[in-house]
Amino acid sequence: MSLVLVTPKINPDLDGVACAYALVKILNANDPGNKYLAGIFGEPQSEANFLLEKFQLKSGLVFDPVDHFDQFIIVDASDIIGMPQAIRALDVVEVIDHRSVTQAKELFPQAKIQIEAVGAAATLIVEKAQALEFSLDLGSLTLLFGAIYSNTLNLQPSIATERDLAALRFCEEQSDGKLSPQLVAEMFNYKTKYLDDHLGEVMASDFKGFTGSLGIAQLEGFDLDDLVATRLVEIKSILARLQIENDTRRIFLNACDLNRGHSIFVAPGKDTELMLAKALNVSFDTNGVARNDRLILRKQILPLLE
Ligand SMILES: [Mn+2]
Repeated sequence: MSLVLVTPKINPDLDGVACAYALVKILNANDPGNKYLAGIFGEPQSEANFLLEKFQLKSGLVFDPVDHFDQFIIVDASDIIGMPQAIRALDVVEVIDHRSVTQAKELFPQAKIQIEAVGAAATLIVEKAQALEFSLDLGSLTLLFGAIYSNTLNLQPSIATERDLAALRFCEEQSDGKLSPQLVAEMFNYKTKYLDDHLGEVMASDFKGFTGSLGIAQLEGFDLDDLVATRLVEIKSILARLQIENDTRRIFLNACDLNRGHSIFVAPGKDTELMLAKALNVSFDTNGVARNDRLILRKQILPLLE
């Protein structure tokens, strides 16, 4: 009997939380010889907190566990950076992720590695349950359903694949109509309210900087045109602070509007404006704000800037 920790990265998003929660249910039912625990380290992000609280699902998770684990399964992640210290790379037996760039084979030489290009790792867990003909509980279905919407930014066509859509339909059917787009709207409204109340913190937590060159902050929520218009001065001062703290020559914000499906850019500094205008074919107004007619992610912008 081995004690196996199933865990996403520290401060996980809903995709990571959903994968750990549901995979443990599947494995404990299908592999009674071992014991699997879903461990969450740090603070789950706002959408995960929303569903965990609303449906009282926290009892399916263990927070910051200190047990001695024999083995580890990593979900919605395939790097050792950002993972809890408890994990020993040589004792990782499985990696389930959907990132295209990964060194998982070298980092976790003992692990069975499943990395597939879908919009949410949750889709891979749904497919695992389907393959085993295992009936997921309503809590798992709810988290996986929310995770697919969340990780594809409300099913953006450039992110969500056919497999993600099929997994969503499966969750809806299995829930006997208890899961609906209404729940998704509530979840994204909660996320937007959270970001409105914690703007500086959210911008800092989803920031990627390359020392000496470029920093990109990203926000995701409903009706971000309104937020950018009403809080532009504050957004610019947060960007200025992040720029100093992270020592980047240029910085901009990519605000992803989830209901209208477009991106809004805030770029302080003429040279940053020019760079973005050229790379993305957008035009900036006198406030240093531009709009893209479709939603674009930071990881999709980066190659265009090179
Ligand atoms: Mn994910």
